[in-house]
Amino acid sequence: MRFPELTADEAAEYIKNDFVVGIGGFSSVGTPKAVPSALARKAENEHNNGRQFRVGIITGGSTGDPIDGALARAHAVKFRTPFQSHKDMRAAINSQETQYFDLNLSHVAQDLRYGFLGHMDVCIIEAAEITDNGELIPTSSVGISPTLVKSADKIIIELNERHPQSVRGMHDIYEPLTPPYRREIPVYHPGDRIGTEHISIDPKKVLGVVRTNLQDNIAAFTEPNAITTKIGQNVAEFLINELRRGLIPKEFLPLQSGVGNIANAVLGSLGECPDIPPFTMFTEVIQNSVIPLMQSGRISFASGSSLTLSDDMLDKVYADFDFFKSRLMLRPQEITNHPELVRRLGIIAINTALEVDIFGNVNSTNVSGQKMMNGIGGSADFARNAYLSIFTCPSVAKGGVISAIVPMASHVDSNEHSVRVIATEYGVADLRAKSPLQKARTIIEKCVHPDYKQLLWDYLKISEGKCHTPISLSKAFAMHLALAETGDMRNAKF
Ligand code: 0RQ
Repeated sequence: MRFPELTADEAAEYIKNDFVVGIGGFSSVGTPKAVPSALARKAENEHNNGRQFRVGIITGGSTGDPIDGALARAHAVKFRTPFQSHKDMRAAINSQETQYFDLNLSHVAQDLRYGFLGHMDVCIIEAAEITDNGELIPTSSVGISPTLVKSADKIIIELNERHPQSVRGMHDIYEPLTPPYRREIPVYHPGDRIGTEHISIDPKKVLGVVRTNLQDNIAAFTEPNAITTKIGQNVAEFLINELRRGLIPKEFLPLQSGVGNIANAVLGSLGECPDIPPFTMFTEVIQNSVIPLMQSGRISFASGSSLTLSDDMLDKVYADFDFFKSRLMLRPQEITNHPELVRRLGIIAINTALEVDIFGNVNSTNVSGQKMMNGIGGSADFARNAYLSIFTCPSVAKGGVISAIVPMASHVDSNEHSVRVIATEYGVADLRAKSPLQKARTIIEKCVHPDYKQLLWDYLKISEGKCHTPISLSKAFAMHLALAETGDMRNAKF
């Protein structure tokens, strides 16, 4: 190999206070792990010696404990963008120790190319292979890595032997041109290949290669519970009915599904349903539930930006890689989430809300409008452009003291113009072709927990018949206030 071999600590030595660091990979997999951990140790050492040490971190999406966890605990992150989902990073953000700005995931790479995110000093990328002429084969994700290696002054590569070199060929790397030269993206089917198998890097930028053998340590997902299973069944029944009514074509349409247990349960229910033909996925994150459905023939192809699988599930995929390689494709997140493709392919998008208001506005990010949870992720990229945009959530949170359905969302990520369907364990509200009042009545009737139904009917009565969107300016946040003041939204009075 022509590149110098470094230890993780030697590589971290290159990174200085105030650097902006790009981290490759996506959704906590295929991310570098050894160098970020060494960087956290370096930061602690610098702090112990009375020196300032903080860096800006730009990633594709969420990362695991060696990045967001270790760096947050080392108080080493000056700013952070975009999606993160680690409790320690969340705490640093909500205490304002770390300045966080949220971005739609389809925007991150182009914001870098446009120069909106400023200068990037170095990026760290995990690779399954690196050739002397600069062909880098990513591992189990792509994210914004193709753009990071172009934007950053220098590149550090973690060569991870846990991934076989046969992953070459699973990726499809394509970067759109910048306006005014941008052309159409020629994907007409989820499996269309439009780019290269590798990421091209400038060998002169490579500082060195760190060899590792580290797993991503994605936790095995918990089994669906009664509520997530019911939500999954409700969504599946709704889609089957749409198919029967001819509102979804008989071939079915590619699915996007968000991360987490509800997404797993929805896929499980769709997979079990014989009325739905084998389907494809054009999604951001390919998670555990996809793999058995692929083995049983229910999912025929999946395009995504990451294989966000537990370590044992990834082992299963690699053990039968001839089968899976022809059915999986990993792309940059700006392609998986691209509005043009989401609209063209007619994606059915299923994402999760923290709270929804009775008019269909969705909050996916800010608890009580104030505390950042994870970030918007790709949810709005898909929701805004989908054939059918569905948001799911359990009807209540925290043992029932919070209703997920409220008079007015305390923060809005996907607004009523993008959101077509809401599903909870109680039922499905179809919001298409409905006025705000009709939407409110449908959501309260179909989706709200019994403990909150009368409360929301009472709220609706305040302005019903008086205006187009029947909100009460003085009472819109009464349930949030009751939660803040008494610990229970049920104490609100209308
Ligand atoms: O907290 O675990 O402490 O009890 O929020 O809620 O119901 O377990 O759902 O894990 O799927 O997360 C929207 C955050 C949902 C996620 C969000 C509490 C609840 C629990 C988690 P506890 P659940 P999930 C494309 C899709 C944005 C990005 C996206 C997300 C915790 O899905 O980040 O869609 N989405 N990406 O108790 C206070 C409320 C609450 C609440 C739930 N109203 N108020 N707390 N909780 N509702 C893929 C990617 O972008 C990668």
